Amino acid sequence: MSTEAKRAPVQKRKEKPASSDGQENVPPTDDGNGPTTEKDPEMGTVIEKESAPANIAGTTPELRRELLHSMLLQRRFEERCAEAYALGKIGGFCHLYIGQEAISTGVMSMIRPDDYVITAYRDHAQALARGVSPRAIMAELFGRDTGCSGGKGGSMHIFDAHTNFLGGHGIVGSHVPIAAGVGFAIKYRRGNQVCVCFFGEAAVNIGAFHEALNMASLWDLPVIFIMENNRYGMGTAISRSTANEDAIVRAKGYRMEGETVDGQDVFAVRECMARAIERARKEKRPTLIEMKTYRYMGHSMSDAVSGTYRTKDELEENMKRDPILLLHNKMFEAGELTEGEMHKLDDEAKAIAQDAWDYADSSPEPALEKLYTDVYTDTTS
Ligand SMILES: Cc1ncc(C[n+]2csc(CCOP(=O)(O)OP(=O)(O)O)c2C)c(N)n1
Ligand SMILES: [Mg+2]
Repeated sequence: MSTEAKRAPVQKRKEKPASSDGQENVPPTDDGNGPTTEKDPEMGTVIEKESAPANIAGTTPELRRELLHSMLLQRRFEERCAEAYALGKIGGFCHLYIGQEAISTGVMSMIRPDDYVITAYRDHAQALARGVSPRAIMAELFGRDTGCSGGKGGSMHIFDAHTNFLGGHGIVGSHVPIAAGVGFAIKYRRGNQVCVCFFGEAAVNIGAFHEALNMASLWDLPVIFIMENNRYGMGTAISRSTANEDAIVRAKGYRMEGETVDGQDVFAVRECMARAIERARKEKRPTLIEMKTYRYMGHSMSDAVSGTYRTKDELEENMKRDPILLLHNKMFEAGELTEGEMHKLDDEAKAIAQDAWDYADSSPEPALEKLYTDVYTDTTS
């Protein structure tokens, strides 16, 4: 598919800024002027306290630029992943996140560095948004020794202890109980971190999902369960797999707060996260959030973009609500972003992706002996 026409940047990582180019146009939105923001030491990020229009609440122009940058980086990085896969530089499975970047960006922009993140196999962009090194991610995808999992995990197993990024899991729903376990550990240690757990809408039909939500509610665990509803589990539409398509009602089954949000709108994602984070930190209560989104690529690199289980028209209709485009348009209308600046941001993102590629491509493969390492962990202490 051509995502080339619509790409955008990614959120601010702690370590490395980027840049980029390219852009399109602007529909009408709010003015976005003058939000007053402040840093909440508890939350670690900028949160609401402003007079700006609701959908850009709690953000400064600087933060909006960081959000745009983050989304652009994810987009440009993953486009290079597709290219590398086609060239045979990436082996195994490879699931791209393109189209869903407002979720990763909005969520990561709200949590603290000491919070925890766990996810499924559509994980590269989420890791980037969390601040994992682009070089280490690309090297992992290329199966190189310098990859964040030593080149032995690949696309579905991006881990990074420095950012509390706990994977990258290939079995649908398998990591949801792990998130509950992390929540239990936080509580046991009397911490006030949260654990954010991403999964697709198909995972809500897996038994492990129900076990995990039950325990999280019963034990008052600070876990934020984020269902990314992109409407398909591989090639199966939610209407063909799920008895009650209104998946958020599952929250009620576990006496848990539930909320549905527009996952293409980074500000809506942030606002919803602010409520869930408050609930988790202060009340130690879990939340289930359904974020409505759409993936622009096939399920994985071996799946057609459209023409099989979804039509080209449907895809094109949904691409009109590209999260990068929506944010770009708001900033453009607010007069805080010129097309030239957008191009610059995009160039930066592309440069970071290129740097990651070069680094990965020139890195060595893991030594043969490493086949025997990381199999067991010494738990004696
Ligand atoms: C337990 C299990 N069953 C089946 C599969 C095969 N499988 C891989 S991805 C997937 C669809 C999951 O869809 P969803 O949870 O909506 O996530 P998305 O791919 O849309 O992000 C399936 C069925 C698997 N990995 N694990
Ligand atoms: Mg899905």
